[in-house]
Amino acid sequence: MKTRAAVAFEAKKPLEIVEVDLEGPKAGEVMVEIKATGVCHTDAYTLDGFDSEGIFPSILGHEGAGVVVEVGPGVTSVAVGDHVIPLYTPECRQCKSCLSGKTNLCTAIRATQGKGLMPDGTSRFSYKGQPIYHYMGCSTFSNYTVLPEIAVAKIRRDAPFKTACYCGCGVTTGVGAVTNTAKVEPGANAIVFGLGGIGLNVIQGLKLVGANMIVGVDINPDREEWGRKFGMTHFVNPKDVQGDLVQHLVALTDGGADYTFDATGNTGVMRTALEACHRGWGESIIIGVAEAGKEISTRPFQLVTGRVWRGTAFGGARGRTDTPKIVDWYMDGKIQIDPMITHVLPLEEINKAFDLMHAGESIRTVVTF
Ligand code: NAD
Ligand code: AHE
Ligand code: ZN
Repeated sequence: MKTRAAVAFEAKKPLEIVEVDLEGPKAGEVMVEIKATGVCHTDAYTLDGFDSEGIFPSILGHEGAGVVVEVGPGVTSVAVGDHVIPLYTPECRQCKSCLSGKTNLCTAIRATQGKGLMPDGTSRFSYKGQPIYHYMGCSTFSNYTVLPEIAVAKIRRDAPFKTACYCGCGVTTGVGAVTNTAKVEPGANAIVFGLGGIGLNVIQGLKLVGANMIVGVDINPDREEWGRKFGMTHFVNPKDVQGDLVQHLVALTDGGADYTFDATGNTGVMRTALEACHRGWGESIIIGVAEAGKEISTRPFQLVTGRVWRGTAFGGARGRTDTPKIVDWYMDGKIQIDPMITHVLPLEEINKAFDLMHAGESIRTVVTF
């Protein structure tokens, strides 16, 4: 069949809206009609050529929601008509990682996913007879896409697609970094670096678990008002700090934070976040995705003296099990999504979403079909 999609033909070039060919689902796969998709900074990072796994031409997008319209042979866990969220972190419930109970990083299809292919080693998308690659196993910048059934989370039908799609990455990542990865306890002091589509969700996660100080750090002064809306208690703009930022943050948090979170992807900020942790126990969680070739560094003494560096992918959430619960939290009013969706655009205007993000004008743009 044909489907409308925004194709990334080359790095650093605007996406082009074209009709691509899409093959139907094979065994164990489903076709999903995407109703809405968020644009995450990771999409921009891949389009800008910073992703070591970036492949072109491809159909980006990994924060979608839609409806199952066709199932391949052997599919049992979802049916036509089900509302689903595509998962870049699938959950097969059979691989060593899933069975370990120690990680959400299912390994069943990770190798082919990283090569832009379906588990059988081929692509379902093509244009003028040439294959177009999948992205993060999702390719939600297409009106229709095909996914393995282990890579879709079935969600309740009364959740609006326009807001539920954000649970496919940003909301789950930010809130989950607090609840699953750091397991922040009530009364803890925390610092969040980067108050964008992910960082604000870290802030609302911290508020949810009853953190005490919630310090937000951003170089964009407009983000102070945003942070305060979701529970931030203190704001620091590094540009306004005289002297050393680490010392400033350590003083503000009475010896350092119990938990810090990087939601910028900047390796210099990651170092600051680690060093702003409390001596003896502070934990720093890396959420941000750094450009290919970048490395983190600090004095080993920082770790010797008890600070801990951790990372999180998709907020430690087990795709099929936890994503529907995050949607429930939203529908039950425990977390907010609507105010963070600052812009809604039709697919034809998707390139504006990237411009708004780079200009610091949007929190999340959602594209509807
Ligand atoms: P965003 O563009 O919406 O927000 C980034 C924020 O960081 C902006 O407010 C910006 O002003 C701020 N910032 C930039 N440089 C800074 C600096 N030096 N100091 C302080 N603040 C700074 O991006 P997003 O969608 O929120 O994504 C944030 C990061 O998280 C990206 O690197 C993205 O790739 C990554 N990410 C990771 C996961 C994961 O599973 N680990 C999931 C989603 C996104
Ligand atoms: N492909 C990059 C790494 C990108 C990355 O770390 N992605 C995160 C999700 S970002 C969502 O917005 C992730 O889930 N990582 C775990 C995984 O298995 O990809 C690179 O450096 O090669
Ligand atoms: Zn994302």
